[in-house]
Amino acid sequence: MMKPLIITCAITGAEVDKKKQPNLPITPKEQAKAAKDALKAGASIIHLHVRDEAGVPTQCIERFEEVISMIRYKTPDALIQISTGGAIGESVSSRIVPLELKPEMASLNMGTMNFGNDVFQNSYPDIVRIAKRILDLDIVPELEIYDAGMLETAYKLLQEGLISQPFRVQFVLGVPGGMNGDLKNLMFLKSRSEELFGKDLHWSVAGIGRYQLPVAIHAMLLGGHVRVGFEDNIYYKQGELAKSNAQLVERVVRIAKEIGRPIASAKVARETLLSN
Ligand code: KMH
Ligand code: ZN
Repeated sequence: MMKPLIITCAITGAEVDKKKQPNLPITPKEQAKAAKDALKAGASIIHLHVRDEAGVPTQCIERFEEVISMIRYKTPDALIQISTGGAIGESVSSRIVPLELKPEMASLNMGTMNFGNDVFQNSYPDIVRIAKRILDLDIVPELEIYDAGMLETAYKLLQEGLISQPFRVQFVLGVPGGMNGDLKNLMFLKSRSEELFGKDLHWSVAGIGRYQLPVAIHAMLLGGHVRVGFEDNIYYKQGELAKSNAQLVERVVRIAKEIGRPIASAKVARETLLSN
């Protein structure tokens, strides 16, 4: 049997707004409902960014606490993965703050890059600072890889003892400034990461925009896991906005079932990702 598919839903993000996607969940209530519906559809991890009262992205710990407790109230099993990437331009000092809530997982971005017309800053000393806090708090990091060289940075962190098992790798493909979602890019990243981290590595893909579906399908066939959601893609298909995050999860679940990938429950995802 093919291994159970762990689906992450990135419900909100920091670079999308309601003008572009009217169904984007931004209030705690909307986010809790979106998470519940995504879990019901088959997701087990919620990648979380939060917004303030004005709908502006924030790394405010009280806001994260409020949203996480509302999500847990509705869906106690959900794995919460907080963002330490935040919004473009956010300082590292504020990006690390919500780690103090000790969620199960946190994102850890592996380098500086052009991000559309902006620059997403992640110097090596900054990465080390975030990695150390994640390690000290016993949180499982997800290493965000937007480009091939970032895998070498991840390996350096491992060699220096700044990350340790369990961790997983997420290939984020299709950001303008990073690698796109062509199959040959995914194949290279998969094989290079297995050379560096071994065949048992847990890896997942997040295809941006029009890459979301093809990259997800390739990953499912190759034994990887999948992230979908409005943070990465607001469309169901070209020219048609998605109705909800859950709708994007439901499509992946349907395809997974057709190709023989069972869907991991939140319990299975916990056992798989949180233990050595
Ligand atoms: N908002 C993006 C610039 C993460 O969550 O760690 C970065 C991001 C990555 O969303
Ligand atoms: Zn994010």
